[in-house]
Amino acid sequence: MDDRIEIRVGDITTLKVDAIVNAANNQLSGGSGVDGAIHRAAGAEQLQQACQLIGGCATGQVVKTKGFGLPAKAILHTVGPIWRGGGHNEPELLRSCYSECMTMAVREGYRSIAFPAISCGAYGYPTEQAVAIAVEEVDRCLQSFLCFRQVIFVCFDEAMASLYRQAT
Ligand code: AR6
Repeated sequence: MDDRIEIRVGDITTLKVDAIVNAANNQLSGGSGVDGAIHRAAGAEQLQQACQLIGGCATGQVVKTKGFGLPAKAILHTVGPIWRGGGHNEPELLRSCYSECMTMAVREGYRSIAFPAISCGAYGYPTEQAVAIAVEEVDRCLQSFLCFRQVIFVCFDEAMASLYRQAT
């Protein structure tokens, strides 16, 4: 596993990295979970306004806003798939969230990024499978992004962190 990958337990909104990733919805309307935490910490009104201007985001894609009140420079809002049994392209869509975020980060000249466990909360993706995809895809991207410095997988609890450790 690439030694630029790090696993941490904590709140993603506190990290001073170039970009943090938000597990958003198609409307970019804010919500619960990590999305709610990011909106609150960034400044709900400003972030809401920026998201409204963008209009929305397709599942598996990514859009960017400033970080506003966050220590991070930018927020990459991606929309993970809702788990519907696994036969609705969920793995490909989840994989695409990670590769699109990494690609956008590199395009923007960012060198550090923090990911939450996309789709692993409200969207119900089986965590072990989601973690395997996350680690595999980021590791694959890092092989071509040699200038990239740091990828942090931020877990809300120790149980999730141990899944990541097993996968790396
Ligand atoms: N820092 C890091 N991880 C967190 C934080 C935090 N502050 N808060 C929660 N998590 P979820 P999803 C973890 O539900 O499944 C929203 O309403 C959490 O424990 O945030 O992609 C959106 O608007 C879990 O492991 O995202 C969408 O409608 C992981 O983040 C929908 O939920 C993701 O859980 C997206 O659902």
